[in-house]
Amino acid sequence: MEKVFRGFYTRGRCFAGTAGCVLLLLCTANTVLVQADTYEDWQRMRDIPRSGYVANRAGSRIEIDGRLDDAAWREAVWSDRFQDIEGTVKPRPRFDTRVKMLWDRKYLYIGAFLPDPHIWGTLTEHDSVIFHDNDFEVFIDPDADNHEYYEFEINALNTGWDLFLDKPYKDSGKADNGWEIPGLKTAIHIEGTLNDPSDIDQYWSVEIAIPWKALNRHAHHRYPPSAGEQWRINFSRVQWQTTVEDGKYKKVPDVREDNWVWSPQGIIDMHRPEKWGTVQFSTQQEGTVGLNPDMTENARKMLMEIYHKQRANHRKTGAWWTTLEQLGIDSAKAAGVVIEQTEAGYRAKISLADGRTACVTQDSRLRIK
Ligand SMILES: [Ca+2]
Ligand SMILES: [Ca+2]
Ligand SMILES: [Ca+2]
Ligand SMILES: [Ca+2]
Repeated sequence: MEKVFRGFYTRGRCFAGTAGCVLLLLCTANTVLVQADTYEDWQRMRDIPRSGYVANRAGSRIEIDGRLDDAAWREAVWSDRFQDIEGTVKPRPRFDTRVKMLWDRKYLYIGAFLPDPHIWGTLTEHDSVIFHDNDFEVFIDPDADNHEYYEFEINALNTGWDLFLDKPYKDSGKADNGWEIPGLKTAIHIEGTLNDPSDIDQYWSVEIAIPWKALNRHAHHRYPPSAGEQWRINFSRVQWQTTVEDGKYKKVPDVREDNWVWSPQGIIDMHRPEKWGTVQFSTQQEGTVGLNPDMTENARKMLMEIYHKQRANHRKTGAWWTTLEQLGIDSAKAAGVVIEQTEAGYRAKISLADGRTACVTQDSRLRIK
């Protein structure tokens, strides 16, 4: 039951409860998820720019000890500071968070810096629902098709939760907690004291090495990525508000968690891979190669517009539309769009200038062929 239940977690919406509430919560979660995925949600997401980062090749060995003081890290640039998951419509996060990324033949390296005056953690069991503690999270969709992506969460106790999603929860995706990252290396460094509220802490830093081999299958080619290759990645920091009672941290009741992210999603849901940032892999060891513009970006945006309009209509009428007129999309702005009915629903396609075709289906899978 526990396993099924976890499948209904969605970032930012925590349906945690006691075992006795599980059945009720399953219904609630389903309902909430369906209601949460509206065209209005998409309007909030659509025009928020996605973040970008060029990950250089590590110039020297990185020791995974939680400290980001290795020579290789010193040469890597910091990402932009994290924003609220909903973007600039919400206040700037209380604490600044940044990441760095590097890679070599065997690993993707991630270093995160999380200032926090009160560092705490409770979960020690692998594959626990880590965002019940303050945490740092990584989401990776190597081929940017919105499906088949990886998630990893870690708390200040260095307890990890690795899972695989076949597709987003809103498209009836199921989390596979059985997915593991063989050879994963993680460490936390705490500048301060853990679970001791009597002082003011400085920060915790997270150092992660993910073997390419573990990401290989859904990258759909052999590792490591080639120079200039771009993946969809996002990072999230969950931060709960706490008080101190009897010398222990306690979450402030009825206050939901903050979600601070690298690439803002526009809504409180990390499971919208179309809004994750772009990470471009460079074979340079120093300096910054520019981020190449994604020539598929406009086509992707149009296809997701169609997907969300189709979804809203399908929810209302049970039917899929087949023309731009029905969708209320100006054909002058959607030149070259073709919508075909399929057994499962529909397929919307756009021909790209380079001869490839971008295509989305009713389950939000978006592929470039
Ligand atoms: Ca280190
Ligand atoms: Ca994928
Ligand atoms: Ca796992
Ligand atoms: Ca402390």
